[in-house]
Amino acid sequence: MQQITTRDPAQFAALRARLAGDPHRPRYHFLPPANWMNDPNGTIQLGGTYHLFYQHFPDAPQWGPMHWGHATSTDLVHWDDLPIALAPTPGGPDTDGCWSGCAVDNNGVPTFVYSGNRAYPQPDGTTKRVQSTCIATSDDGMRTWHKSAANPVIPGPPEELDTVQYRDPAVWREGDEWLCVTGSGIAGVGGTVLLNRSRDLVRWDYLGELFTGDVNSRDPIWTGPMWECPQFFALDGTHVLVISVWDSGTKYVAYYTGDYANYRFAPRTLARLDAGDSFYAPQAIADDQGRRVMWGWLRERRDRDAQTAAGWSGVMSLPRILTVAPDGTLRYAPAPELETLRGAHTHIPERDLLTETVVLPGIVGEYTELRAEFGAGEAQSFGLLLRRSPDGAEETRLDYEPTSGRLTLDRSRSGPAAANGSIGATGAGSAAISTFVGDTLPLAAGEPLVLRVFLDGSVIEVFANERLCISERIYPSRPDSTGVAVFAAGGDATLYSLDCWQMGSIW
Ligand code: DQQ
Repeated sequence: MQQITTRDPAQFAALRARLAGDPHRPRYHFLPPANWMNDPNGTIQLGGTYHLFYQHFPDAPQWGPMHWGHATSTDLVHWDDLPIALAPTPGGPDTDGCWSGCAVDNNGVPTFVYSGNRAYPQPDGTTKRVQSTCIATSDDGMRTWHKSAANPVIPGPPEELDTVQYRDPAVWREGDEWLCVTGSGIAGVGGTVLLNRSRDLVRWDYLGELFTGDVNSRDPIWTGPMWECPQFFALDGTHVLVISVWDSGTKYVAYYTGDYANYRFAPRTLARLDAGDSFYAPQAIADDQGRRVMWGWLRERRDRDAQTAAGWSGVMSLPRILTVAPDGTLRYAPAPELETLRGAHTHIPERDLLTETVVLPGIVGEYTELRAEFGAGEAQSFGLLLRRSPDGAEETRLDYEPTSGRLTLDRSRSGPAAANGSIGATGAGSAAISTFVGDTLPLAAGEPLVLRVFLDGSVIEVFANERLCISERIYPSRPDSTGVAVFAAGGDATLYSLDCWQMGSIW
């Protein structure tokens, strides 16, 4: 595809129209008019309007010197594109990229707090990165932004700490002070979030480690050597720390819930936040309904050449509403506003499944929401076959095993094997390809399995009993890979009901 740029807002509509025919391009998940997107940034609701900024490279569908793209929504569903909000300043602390950060309302002055990135090539061919914290303000309703002459306002991590990286400030208000957590890692110890305090967002004091993980522990999961994009907030009577676990070849999101006092966090639970390998670097904001709304980057799982050929890369997850259950684990629900996109509806009533696969006639699963309820019988496994070709050669299998309680998404036959490649979060290297992803979802006696599945071009997002999310990317190659089937293997199960809605476009 001929190189295109997203620097000219006058071209946004034409760029969207030009790419709209691509069957892998989502229609109701947010993504830029063209080119590269990764992390959500600066998510905020001001004056009733949701603002979504995002890591963006405007000159190619590849990671590059990062800018902040910008879109707004008044209904959390439909988005308007705005001009690029932040761009690197040659010679400044963000010369090589305006990396991830947040937006806050500082007594009526919208302010970005973000990571400046400067890269110094070394004689041995490596790159030394200087990562600092910068701020920018807007006085025209968040359209244009002015970087502070005081940048960097935090030049880096404290010298006494042997840190591996340092980035992605997240700021909140506590009394009359601002507090900021920044993602980092302490060499040989583990991922950490470093805490700073300020009264004016310009002068900051270091308050120590809010919390540090253990790189040598896998109990209950490994949290790696470095954390990106931390999020820390109070929710439902507890505190939640969300981390993006970063290591070469590893990128996933985990969360802790626990107690916060005296600038220190003491976790009581730790779990994966999404069992897929695509969801990464999420941000979660409190909106004016008092809800905690989260978006994450759904990174591509195909190789760089395929992304270049497509002319775009990276999708935002649906907005999901977080709550905390009494046991301290998170619950996830797609924002109810998304139901306004529902169009043609099909209902399949209860039926028994006797060691069989039943293709559901008339159900097209391509830009579609599905809600299916199953009851376990004697089956070894049961579930859904999605994006299925009539001969079954292409399909994505969502499979529940009652004995192990494991829900697995199998993307080994979702499309050609060559389309299953993936790319690292910062564009360098490539992450391991996992064709099977999932986690355990124990069901109480008599509790049905409730699957809400959102299919949207190359996106599949699964919400299972609001307790387990699996977000992935799939690249079916056949135009007829749009079928939906239900199955039970090795015994019987019951499909209590299945509802299917064709989803409208958000553009
Ligand atoms: N992406 C940004 C970083 C962040 C990473 C760079 C996470 O600030 O740590 O594009 O995907």
